[in-house]
Formats: sequence, structure tokens, C-alpha cells
Amino acid sequence: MLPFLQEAARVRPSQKQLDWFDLESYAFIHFGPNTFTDKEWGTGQEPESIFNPTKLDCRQWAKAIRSAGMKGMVLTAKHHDGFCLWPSQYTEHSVKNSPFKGDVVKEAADACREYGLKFGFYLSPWDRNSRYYGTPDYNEYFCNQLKELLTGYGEIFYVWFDNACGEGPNGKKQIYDFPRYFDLIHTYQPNAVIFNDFGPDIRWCGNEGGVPRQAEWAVVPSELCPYATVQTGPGPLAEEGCLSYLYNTDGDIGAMHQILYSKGLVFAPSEIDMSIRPGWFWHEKEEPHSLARLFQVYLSSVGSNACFHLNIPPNREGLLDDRDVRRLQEYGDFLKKEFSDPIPAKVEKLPNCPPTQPQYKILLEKPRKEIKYVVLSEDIAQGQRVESFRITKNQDRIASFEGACIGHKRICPLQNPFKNQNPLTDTSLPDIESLTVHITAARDEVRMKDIKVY
Ligand code: FUL
Repeated sequence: MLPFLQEAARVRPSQKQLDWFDLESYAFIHFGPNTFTDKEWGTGQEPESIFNPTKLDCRQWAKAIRSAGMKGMVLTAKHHDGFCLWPSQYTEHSVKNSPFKGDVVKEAADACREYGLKFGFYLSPWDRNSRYYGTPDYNEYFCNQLKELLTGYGEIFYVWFDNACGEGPNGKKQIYDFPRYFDLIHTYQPNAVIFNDFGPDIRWCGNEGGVPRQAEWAVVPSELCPYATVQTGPGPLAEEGCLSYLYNTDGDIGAMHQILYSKGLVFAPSEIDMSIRPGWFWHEKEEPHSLARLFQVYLSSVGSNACFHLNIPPNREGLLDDRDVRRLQEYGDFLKKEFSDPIPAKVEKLPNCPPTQPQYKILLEKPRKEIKYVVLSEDIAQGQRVESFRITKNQDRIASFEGACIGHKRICPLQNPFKNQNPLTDTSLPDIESLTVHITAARDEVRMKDIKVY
């Protein structure tokens, strides 16, 4: 078993996955005919004439995205209705036949460059407009469009594919040739990461509501992400059983009890995608989520070994709604307030601990009444190794935080272990002079990169 765990500990990210992790959060922009019809999924029969954003200003989007500390933008170049936000030469169902006439993809890509954001796109394989959909010619059509986007808009950091597929009872069914799509991306934008439920580079977190898992592993069984590169041999129990049931919606993915049964492990981290409002597209009656909810999702994504892909939908004028712009600014300011100034402290690795159970003592320069967060990072370029850890204050035996994995970044909000008891006990708690991070299990020697307190 030990050699397999050591192999598991060495499953490594590619450089582009590491670069993606460092972005931490980026914006999704859902825009298209649905914006004008008040729908979430169009039928593909919407006339081009309805697409008429009279005040389109992608710079306004970019500015608001930056105010929230996000580092990139991903635009729905084509959603399930098949309408193209760029003047594709392969269909008439696009901006070129709308009163708008321009090229939204170009304006968005240019605005990103001006504001120092990375640019990427969503291209829906499900196309309810194309006459080719459901025939062998569709993959050719899709690749032609993909190539237009990969070659016409400068550097692309991200290509986002969902798996929605089908026309319902009328039976049109398309087999998507994902390996062919991926090859095109590798040829024309080798540094772009690819999102898909099944990998290769980034996988879905399994819900669209920002709901976290207790542990979000980036090293997962290849049974979950068959498009990603397998980096290990089979687990010691692989012959005994089967993991074909695994799907992103499962609550526990990548944990020890699963990897032992896997035919081989891959590096495929998760992205938490959620809209700032209930819908992905703009609907007048919807309001943005509260700051508290956004922050909670930040903790369970960026702070839990994933990235946060937050959607903000432009309205019918082509502008982000003022309510959302205000919320983004508020959210960005809040993150700055919480995480700009680490508390001065010295970190010492305690001697004589086993390599898979190290302990790190954090000695504060000055004692304090409160510490809000401990932020931990593993040197994930070497692999993800920590299985569980606990954080204690001073000489306490009781944990102020218990966690299952660390990975790229783990933000641990410290809890007062007495908070549900008599509140008067609270006032008698001594100042915090030190904290101890105790790794309680790891797959191999632990490689911590950073420990900070806020
Ligand atoms: C889903 C789509 O069906 C939704 O409309 C939205 O685009 C979301 C991000 O992905 O699969």
C-alpha cells in the first residue's frame, strides 16, 4: 500500500493548472438572446433581431470584475440557443444579423486586455439552432467555430465546455467529439486550460450553488476524469472493485477509501461556479446574493483548494446591473480588508515529528484576543499530500479548526470552541500567543509552502 500512497503523493499539476490555481477567481459572463427573452435556456428559434444591447460597454464589465479582485473573464460566446456573440462565418444565427452588428467577443477580449484581465470563452456544444446538430457533420461545424474563437481573439486562458446534450423528446442526440476539440485547443492555444465535467484540466464541483465539500481533492481517480492524464498505477484494491459510479455530484471524491480502488489517479482540480443572482442570465426581478453568501463561497472555493468562477450577467443595455456592480465592489473591499495584512508571526516546524505528521508552531509577535483565519498552502507543484489536520491555540487540547485537505490554499476560519456554551466563559479566555498546525495524516512527507494568520 505504501508505494501506491507515495505515487498518489506525486501526482502533479501541469504548469497551466498551477497558473490557473494562482488566478483564484474569475468572472463568468452569461449574455445572449436569453437576456432579452427573460429565459435561461433559449430554444434556438429566437430571431436575431432581439439581440440589441444599445449601450454595450465591456470596459464597464472589466472594471467591475477587477473591483472584486477577480483575474479573468469567461464569456458565453455561444450558449445552448446557438446564437454567436461573434460574427461567425459558419452560421447566420449571430450578431451579424442583429441590429447590434458588432462583435461582443472582440469587445470583451479588448476590454480584458486593457484592464489586465485574462480572457476565455464558453462555447456550448449543445446547439438548439444548428441544422447540423444530431448529425455527424455537427462536430465539424463546432470545430470550425472553435477555431474562429481560438485564432481571432488573442491569448485565451480558458475554454469552458459543459456537457448539456440533447433536444429532449424529439430525440436529436449528439455525440460530442471532445478529444478532437481538445486537440484544436492544444494546437492553437496551448496555454489554455480546459474545463469539462470529465477533465482534462479542470472539473466541475458538482453543483451551481457554491455548496462545498468537506474535502476538495485535486488528485482524483481517473474514473471521474477519463480525459485527464493518468499519473499512477492502479490502487492496491483496484482488482477488488470498481469506481465507475463516481460523478462530480458525489459528496466525497478523492478520499483514501476511493483512491485505493482506482485504476490510476489524475490531477484535475475543481472549480466552483455560481451566479451572483439566482439565474445565469440577467432577469430584472432578481437581486444579487448577499455579501455574506459570496464570502462564504469564497471560503469554500478559493479557501478550499478550488477556484471561484462567479457569474455576473449583463442587462439588456449591455451593462452590468448597478446592484451587481455595487455588490462586487463591496465584496472586493471586504476581501482586501480580511486578507491584506497578515498578522506578524514566526513559524517553526517542531523537531522530531514524523514526516507525514509534522507540527508547525506559529508564534505571534504580540499576543492577541482574536485570530480570524489561518491560511495554509501546500507546495502543490510537488503534489497534494495532506489528508487531515487540526489547529489549536496556545496549549489547548481542543481544536479550533479541523480540516481534511489543504492543497493550493486552505482558509481556516478559527472557531471559539466554547461559543455554544455559557458566553461568560468567553471573556475569561487568555490571549492567543501561539497556534499549532498539526498535520494528522498525509500520503507522504508533507511539503508546506506557506502559513499565514489574519
Ligand atoms: C450549465 C448550463 O446549462 C447553464 O445554462 C449555464 O450556462 C451553466 C454555467 O452551465 O450547464
